[in-house]
Amino acid sequence: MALLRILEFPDPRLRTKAQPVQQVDDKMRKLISDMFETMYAAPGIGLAATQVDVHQRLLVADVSSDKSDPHVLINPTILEKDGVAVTSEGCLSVPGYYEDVERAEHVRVRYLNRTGDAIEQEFEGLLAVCVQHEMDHLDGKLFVDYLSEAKRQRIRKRLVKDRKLQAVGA
Ligand code: GNR
Ligand code: NI
Repeated sequence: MALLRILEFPDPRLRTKAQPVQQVDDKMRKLISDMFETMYAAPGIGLAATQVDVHQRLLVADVSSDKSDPHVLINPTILEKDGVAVTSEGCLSVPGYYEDVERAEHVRVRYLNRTGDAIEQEFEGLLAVCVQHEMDHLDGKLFVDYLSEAKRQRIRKRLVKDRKLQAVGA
């Protein structure tokens, strides 16, 4: 197992559109296990491969409080969405910022699981929000893209500044 490094906004690699996974093999299963370890350690409720600089259509999620509900979605596509849910969202790639985002309340998703079986599943609540947030990452999109340009630039400038201060040990 290994902890992976999480890219942070405004790193341009977060804007990469991920490619479909061609085969769910042992290398992929090792990546999945490292992504869960990285997500739980952060801690976070979801992680997209894009965030660890792997540009394949794969995400993991677990919104339980005791690591008891892990989900792996490979090549996910949304079949149906309905309802509206506003959630205060955060992102491991935008550390320290939380803002309200409007998404679908229910989503029906088709994907491959970690053994490569095709699954159709309906998600609701925080898990539905998380799956949509992670699927955005796979298309190079971040939750800050739903905010005003002014808010996004303010967050970008503060993160860049904080990182410069960190680099010199201030
Ligand atoms: O840990 C996370 N929490 C969260 C809270 C509300 C909506 C979405 C999320 S996902 C985030 C982890 C992350 O950045 N995944 O990409
Ligand atoms: Ni995120």
